[in-house]
Amino acid sequence: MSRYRFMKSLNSGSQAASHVLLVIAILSLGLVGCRKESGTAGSGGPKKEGKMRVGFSQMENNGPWRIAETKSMQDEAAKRADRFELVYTDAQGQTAKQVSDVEDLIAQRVDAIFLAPREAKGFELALQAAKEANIPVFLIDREIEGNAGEDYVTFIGSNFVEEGKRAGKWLVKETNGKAGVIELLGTPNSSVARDRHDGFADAINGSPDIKILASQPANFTRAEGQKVMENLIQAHGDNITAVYTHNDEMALGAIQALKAAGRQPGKDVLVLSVDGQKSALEAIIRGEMNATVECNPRFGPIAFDTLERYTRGEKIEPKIIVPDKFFDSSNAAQFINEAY
Ligand code: GYE
Repeated sequence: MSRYRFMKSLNSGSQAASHVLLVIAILSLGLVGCRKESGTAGSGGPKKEGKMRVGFSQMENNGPWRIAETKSMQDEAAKRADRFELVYTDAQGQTAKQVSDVEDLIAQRVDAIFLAPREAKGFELALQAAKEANIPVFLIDREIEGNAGEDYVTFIGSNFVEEGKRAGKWLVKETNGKAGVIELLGTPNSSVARDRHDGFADAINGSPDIKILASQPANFTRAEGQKVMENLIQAHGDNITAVYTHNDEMALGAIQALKAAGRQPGKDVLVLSVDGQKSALEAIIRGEMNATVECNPRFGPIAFDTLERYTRGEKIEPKIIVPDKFFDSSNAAQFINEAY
């Protein structure tokens, strides 16, 4: 329509009214468009209805600790559903699958990734790809090789060396520095197994009569804990006076093996572990287990708070350490109801 004809038509009754309506409609469409665009640009990256899509790469979802961790992440995402959408992957206990899960999340162009890495090595190329795609990666629960602030944003989790030390100190005190110990290790090449071993070894270092009879991996599972312990009972018999396991599931497996061999776990063989799951606190109350250092799996609130701080442009510390309790017969009953 020529300018002349448009001006002319404005002068003609109902036709003029319909043009005014058209102009208003066009203007308001423009405004809606602008608002949408600034909402997208403001929080960076592709968004669905202005939400951040956040990947959570879990290494596996077996055992109470990991199930509690996954639930905590999912519950927290649900609480913040107006701002976040969680994309969950489960690597089913295979590091190679976890690496490709992370690569898939990058290919989907999520806005950030929470990574609970199974092993300390193997994620180098995936992290490089995330960096190139401008996707920040937050490590939760286990560490990997690399540097915070460069290869990933931060590590959120427990101080595992300290957990091992607390277990070792307890044993030194409880046995007056004399014991024959079986150590059941977590997954080989995981930061947590390395650190829980080192911390424990450090704490018993000044006690030459505390002897580690064997340190063997049982991969954080109850079934392997039982099997490995059965073999070690065959090999070391009554020299065993204490068992230190890197998690509660392995401790519960070891308790089964000890009972089957006619030993009395919690009494003639001290059982000491890490995590603090409900069934471990129950074993402490029954007198079959002596102590467990807490390792809190409920990362949801702190993980999302940290991500929100990051998106606001705040500087994030290289490590965010969550505090842990210590459970033994003095407080197991008190905490049983809040355990997972
Ligand atoms: O102690 C164990 C789990 O990585 C801290 O992994 C975590 C450990 C936890 O399988 O039970």
